[in-house]
Amino acid sequence: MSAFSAIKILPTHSVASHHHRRRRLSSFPSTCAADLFCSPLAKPIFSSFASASGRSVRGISANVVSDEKQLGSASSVITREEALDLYEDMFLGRSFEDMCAQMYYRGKMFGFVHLYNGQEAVSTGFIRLLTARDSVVSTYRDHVHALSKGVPARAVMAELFGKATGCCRGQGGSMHMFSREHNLIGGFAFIGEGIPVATGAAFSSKYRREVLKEETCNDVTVAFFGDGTCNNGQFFECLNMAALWKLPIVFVVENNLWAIGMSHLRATSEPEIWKKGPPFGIPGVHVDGMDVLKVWGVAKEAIARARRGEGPTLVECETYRFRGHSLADPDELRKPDEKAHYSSRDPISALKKYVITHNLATKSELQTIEKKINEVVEDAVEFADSSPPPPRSQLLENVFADPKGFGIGPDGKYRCEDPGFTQGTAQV
Ligand SMILES: Cc1ncc(C[n+]2csc(CCOP(=O)(O)OP(=O)(O)O)c2C)c(N)n1
Ligand SMILES: [Mg+2]
Repeated sequence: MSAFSAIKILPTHSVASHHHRRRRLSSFPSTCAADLFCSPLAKPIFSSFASASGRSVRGISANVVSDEKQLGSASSVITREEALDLYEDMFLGRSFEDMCAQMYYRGKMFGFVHLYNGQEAVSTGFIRLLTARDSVVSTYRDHVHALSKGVPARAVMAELFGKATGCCRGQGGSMHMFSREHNLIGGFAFIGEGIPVATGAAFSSKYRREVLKEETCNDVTVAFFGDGTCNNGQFFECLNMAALWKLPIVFVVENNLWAIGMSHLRATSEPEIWKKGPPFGIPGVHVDGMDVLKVWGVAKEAIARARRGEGPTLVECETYRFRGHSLADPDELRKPDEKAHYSSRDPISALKKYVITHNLATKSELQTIEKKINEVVEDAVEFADSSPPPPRSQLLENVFADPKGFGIGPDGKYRCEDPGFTQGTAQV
């Protein structure tokens, strides 16, 4: 076990007692998936980069809970099939996003496009453990969450191209991926907007089970959001409600240290986000978000806990985005040494190394997966490009605003009542 355990767990209500702070949450530590990619570089980064903002992080080493003796060897915690599924899913996320960048710069996509490169271990580590019935709520950085949840690459790419074959029939675009079939509840452009929606989804699952007596309903919701979102009031309101009603939800913070160009350490009075769970009676867990097996280990227990009816968990994944905030961001604010530190911890390369050194698969087997995935992504682009645009008649569908707001035409009637309005031939 490396000296740098990146998993810290703060027991519920432990803020009240220093003694309790040091006690492990019995249900978590042994499931945290071993000393998987621990190297000196696996050290939690706050300490490394605190100086960048001129601030230090209080108590970074406090409440570190790990039990090295109980951590099994990695091969005992993951099978070949599971490891290959994680690899394939992470590789799909990366390959898809790299293709998005190319297509965006070729003018195939419109509006803001936020890529997920570098953060794949978080999406994959959580979502691959979910059932089709479980729900995922994402942010504007949502393509990879959609893919991990099983939305076909074709439907995600076509949505990005604004085509009728997209998962929202071309009406959502990059920031609003949605699929009822896959229980992907969005894609939200406003930060924090998805957290109450996720809390509502978790409430509905509990209501169906306990009030409507649907005994087979034990669905879990996983809500993803960023560090910059945790200073938003909706986050705290939902922690309260989720704890109060013991909702089957996991709050997953993707702490990539930045909110556009604002450093997390500069913006946040208590930067260790995982510590914000216990004051609400929610276990808080911190995990190395560049290590998919660690994320997967923590996710397993947090999801199982929700499914058992024991309530929410707050998980902070320490991660990093390898590109700018969006494809419109030249990414000049973040320091080169910080970027180099994280690119050396690429979660996909780390899993590849792990799989090979633990004889779970050969290099050529992994290359076969990579080739297959690259073909899936190429096919998605061809499909999106050759798909038709949405018909004009779709223009006013799913629009909450009163179409009468479009005004009165020269004939004195509402423009939206002119049959030409949705055919593009009205005089507007
Ligand atoms: C309610 C609201 N306020 C402000 C914004 C503008 N905004 C877009 S992204 C962003 C930063 C969010 O950072 P974080 O939550 O860390 O997510 P990340 O982009 O790092 O994944 C902000 C403030 C917004 N989208 N919504
Ligand atoms: Mg962030």
